[in-house]
Amino acid sequence: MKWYTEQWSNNSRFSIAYDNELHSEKTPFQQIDFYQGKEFGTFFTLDGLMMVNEKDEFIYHDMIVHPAFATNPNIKKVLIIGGGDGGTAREVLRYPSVDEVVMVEIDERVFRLCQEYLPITASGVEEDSRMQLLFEDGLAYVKNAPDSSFDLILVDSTDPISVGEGLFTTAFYQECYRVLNENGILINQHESPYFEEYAANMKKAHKKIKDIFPITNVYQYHMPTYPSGHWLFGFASKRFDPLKDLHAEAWKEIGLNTKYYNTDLHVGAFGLPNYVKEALERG
Ligand code: AAT
Repeated sequence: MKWYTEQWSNNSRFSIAYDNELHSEKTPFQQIDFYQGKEFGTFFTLDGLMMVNEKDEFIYHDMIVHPAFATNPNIKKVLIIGGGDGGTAREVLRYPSVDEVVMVEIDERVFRLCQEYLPITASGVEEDSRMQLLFEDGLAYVKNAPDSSFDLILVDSTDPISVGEGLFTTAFYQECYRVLNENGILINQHESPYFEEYAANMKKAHKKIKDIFPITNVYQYHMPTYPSGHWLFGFASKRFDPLKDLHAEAWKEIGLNTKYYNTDLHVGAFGLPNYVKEALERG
């Protein structure tokens, strides 16, 4: 049996069995590897870190997308930064109210390889007429985007190493604020509270966002294949509070069938463990 192993912290590792490696490629941006796995189905890694697999991708993609739409059911223009596997776009495109989605992924090869090996996330995305796909750096894109042009920005990024680093900077969050309209919501990949290396990134990101947006929250979800399994998204907004402005009935009326997200879970996800709250407050 062959094992894919990932270092989760200095003293812990995670392993899953696979049948064969489907593809391996070094792009100008990162090392990409696709595997045919046993427990989690097909999965791919970037620079040796798990990104997406067939078994738990629904958890991540439900949770990056649906809480914002249940808070503001009138979202029309969406910007996705990263998200090259297509799963985030797939969920956004399920909303009939959405009329424009711009997805800015730095590495076209991620998207093309997902079209080939991970149709569960990538298929149908490029064909949707509301979709504009751009292959460039997300930081450069927001710098040049006009003021108040989006209702929602979803930052579906890698960890703040190599190409993903710019998406965890104050400059990037400031541009996101400018590019969002007065109803604007920013959701960002917010790392994990459990292992110190990830917790340090979580604290830094939160501190920067808190200095820019009037409403800032963090919510949690359970991701079996990301380090420790306990992961977070940030919810920052100019106007909407994810709990006080939750439109549970309006969201249910849209009639989406979701495997992980529901509006009870929405409320619960914002209730954080004490050690996480303290880490975020202390910074
Ligand atoms: N949908 C969950 C998958 C991801 S992949 C994140 C994507 O962000 C990758 O395709 C990567 O190429 C892209 N990316 C990284 N930096 C940039 C950038 N500067 N501009 C645009 N796209 C970028 C997220 C996995 C989260 C893993 C957490 N451990």
